[in-house]
Amino acid sequence: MRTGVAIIGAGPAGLLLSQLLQGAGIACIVLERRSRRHVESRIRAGVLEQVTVGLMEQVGVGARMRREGLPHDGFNLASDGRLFRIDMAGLTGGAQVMIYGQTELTRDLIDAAQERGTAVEFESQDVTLGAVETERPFVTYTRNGQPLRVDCDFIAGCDGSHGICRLAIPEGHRRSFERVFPFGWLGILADVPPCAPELIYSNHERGFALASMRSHTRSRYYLQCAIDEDLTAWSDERIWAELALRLGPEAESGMRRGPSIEKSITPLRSFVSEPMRWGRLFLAGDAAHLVPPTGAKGLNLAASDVHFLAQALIAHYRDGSDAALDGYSGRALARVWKAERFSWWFTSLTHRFPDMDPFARKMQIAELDYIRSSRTAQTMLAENYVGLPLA
Ligand code: FAS
Ligand code: PHB
Repeated sequence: MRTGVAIIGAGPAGLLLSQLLQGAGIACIVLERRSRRHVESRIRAGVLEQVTVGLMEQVGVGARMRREGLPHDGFNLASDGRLFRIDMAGLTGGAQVMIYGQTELTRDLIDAAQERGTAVEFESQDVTLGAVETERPFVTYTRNGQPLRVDCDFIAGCDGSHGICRLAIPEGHRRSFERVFPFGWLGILADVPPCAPELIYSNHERGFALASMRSHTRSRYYLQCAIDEDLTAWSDERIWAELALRLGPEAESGMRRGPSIEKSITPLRSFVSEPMRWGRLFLAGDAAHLVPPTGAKGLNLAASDVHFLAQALIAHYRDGSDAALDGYSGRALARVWKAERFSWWFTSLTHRFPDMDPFARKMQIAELDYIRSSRTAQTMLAENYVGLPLA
């Protein structure tokens, strides 16, 4: 088979790219290792920047998001149980974020792809890239035991942090930058109303906690935990009791408890691999970079990467210009590093580090007090949280 762009991975990056290209009349195929059911069942992101909301609408897949998503104008910070609100919209000239689950976004994109006849091949195994340094790259894979091959002009590596595409860039030509945080997040999902109308990020002596949501009847909570925490040691009762302690009395007064429908532990890691292009292979999303989820940037960076990549591919096919393709890696990384900085900073501000000395703790308290009292500091936080403009 021959196509224009072979996209590896049907996460948000791969699916959104497929619809941006399809909309521009560029042929593509998406090869996904897992089943549709598995991809649609993953519980991940929950906060969409305006950039991501705009891209979903640009590809004509925004209707359910608009109907069921929750636009938020602000969020709360808590320091040892004392809450203060960050008025995002007021500080940024009206910018909001949209509370809409990655699970829902992924389902909407897969439904659209199916309706529009985009080839999304689930359960594609043994994906291997070939001749990426030439003008005639190809991909081989197996489906139902059958060996298959796609010849293409370009390969988009959207296969996440455990994928194969990043490793196709020769080691000597790849640079990695990493920070592994000495803790993880224990997350639960429960069909109970959220404890507050907006998100709460809490820095507490017992550790960080986050109160988030998926809808007015489904809540998502996270607790800072040890990197090797034993999930079986955390009953629902223990989790609710710990959340009540760390989120503080105001949040607790609104907290409705119930059985968890999902419970998992996520490590916190900052990671960037440069460059994001090698020959005819272009990386996007978690395939090239990871952020700790504190800043809610992972999915949104995947979206901005594919925005830049789609623009560059369209310029190649429409105008015969490769300038944007040649500038893709630099342009995407410029936005990635700003989000890496913000996610690292916000994680450092809101979490308790095992080796934290009294001076470091005093610095945290002083920074939280500065943010509470300074409109300038709140504006910096708000403009990064809603998402920096696409430069
Ligand atoms: P993905 O990992 O989503 O998708 C990659 C796809 O490639 C997968 O479907 C995989 O099966 C497939 N694949 C892998 N190897 C393959 C191969 N060899 N062949 C074929 N297919 C292959 N981000 C936010 O912005 N906001 C949040 O609130 C947020 N919360 C998060 C909470 C948690 C618990 C976690 C884990 C992440 C969170 N993130 C958040 C980050 C997350 O959303 C990722 O950034 C996002 O899924 C990245 O999307 P993709 O780059 O498409 O990668
Ligand atoms: C979530 O709802 O899953 C979520 C929200 C905000 C974050 C991280 C995760 O910063």
